[in-house]
Amino acid sequence: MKYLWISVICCVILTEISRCQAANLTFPSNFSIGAATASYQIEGAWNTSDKGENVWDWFTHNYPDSIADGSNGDVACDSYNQYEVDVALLKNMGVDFYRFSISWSRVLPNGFANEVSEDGIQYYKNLSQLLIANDIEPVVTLYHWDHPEILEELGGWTNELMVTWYADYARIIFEELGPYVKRFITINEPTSYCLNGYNATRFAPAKILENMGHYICIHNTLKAHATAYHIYDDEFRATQNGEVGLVAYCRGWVSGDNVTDETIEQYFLFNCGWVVHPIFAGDYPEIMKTRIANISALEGYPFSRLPEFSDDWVEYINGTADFFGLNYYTSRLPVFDSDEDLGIYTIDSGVIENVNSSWSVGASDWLYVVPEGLGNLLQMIRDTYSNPPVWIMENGYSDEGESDDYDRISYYYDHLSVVLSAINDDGCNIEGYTIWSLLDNFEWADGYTKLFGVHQVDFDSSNRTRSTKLSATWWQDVLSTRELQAVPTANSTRR
Ligand code: PNW
Repeated sequence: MKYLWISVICCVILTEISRCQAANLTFPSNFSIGAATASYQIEGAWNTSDKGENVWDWFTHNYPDSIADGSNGDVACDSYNQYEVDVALLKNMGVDFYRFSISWSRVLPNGFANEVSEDGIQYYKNLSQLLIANDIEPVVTLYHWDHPEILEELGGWTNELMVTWYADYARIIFEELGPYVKRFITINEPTSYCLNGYNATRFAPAKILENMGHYICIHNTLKAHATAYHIYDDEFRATQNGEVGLVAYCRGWVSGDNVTDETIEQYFLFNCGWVVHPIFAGDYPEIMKTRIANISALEGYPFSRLPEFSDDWVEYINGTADFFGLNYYTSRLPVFDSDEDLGIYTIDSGVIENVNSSWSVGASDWLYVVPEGLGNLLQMIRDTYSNPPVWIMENGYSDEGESDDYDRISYYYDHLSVVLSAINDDGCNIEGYTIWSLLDNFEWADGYTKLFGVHQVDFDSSNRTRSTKLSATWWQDVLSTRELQAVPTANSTRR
């Protein structure tokens, strides 16, 4: 009898636990899930019709050695011609939205608003309309790193006039696509192109500028973003009623040796706060202003390498986001740079990124798989910026293109579990999640050697034939049930 009772109690407990887990595997009814791409990475058609040259055309054509396989985006996935196939793939997966970006030089061939390409704008209208006809919401990024080359020759993001050129471009996009598009992203990952393109030669425009090009680039980017946001507010919001935000690239962290609350905060503020603090809290983080001013003085500069916003700009930029756009891929162990104990200041942030040798890593050398770090980051965003609505606008895993992509599915499973627990257990206000990427595509400096797609693309076939990977089939199940599905094993695989 005693054993009977014990087993009854155990059963009740176990049922409760599994019910509890089951609840945590279900996405909230209003949660949106989509897939993303970017213009230069998929469109091809680099000189079709009147499209102008952009910085990535220029970079890959002139410096092919800078790209791992010497390749470029001239044809890429040929999505300029194959967009109907892409929409069919999205429909088949069952996504709620598709995040794509606009090629600035396809719409404004010479960079400025004095000439708009009819073919260019029509392409994006066709794509948006086809998505809507298929019940898929278009989510549009105005700038995913491919600005017109002529603007770069005029200084690009180091020239403050870029703010006006970008704003003119944004107005045209809001006007032309706003009737179809209700969620706009002004700019994708400012830190990626500012650090890799204006303080390193990994990305276009490949300029190293006195250890301050990246700060000037972010400074003008934030002004451009805010100006576009205000244009939407003043001229379009009343009639179009959409949302506008920026997408930041933020790394997460986990605890480990010498990782303290202080190193975490400093890491977060330099890595993520640099871009989001001015928008969600007003101005750059104090710690950035003081550290960079001090180090600049030690280096003998009569000014800080971090430019200052006037009070008017601080106010103008503050509050310019209807949602917090976040791209998350990986985490690190942030520790203080011990050189500073010797009085040597080589890193503005003062924080070094360590890794744990037990972490698995994707094909991209930076992509350590640390789902727990996403949970920590989401809580920090909740606490630092008054729990804003968060849209995860990219999350994904690279391999070498295998179609039975079990590791990619595990990556998605583990990160979605963290997202669900952030929503259910931590009260984080997360409204959307985006798969990077719909397709294998041109992975910037890695060319076609590191692939993130849930669909394979045959880059040797003239029409760039797409095929389904196991991960796309898994997503189809997740999306139709709105529940996280177990990771398949080689034996259980269905296609
Ligand atoms: C993002 N890092 O960039 C971009 O938005 C995509 O265009 C890109 O294809 C995707 O992530 C995968 O790389 C990143 O060095 C740039 O940690 C740099 C890093 C991560 C993501």
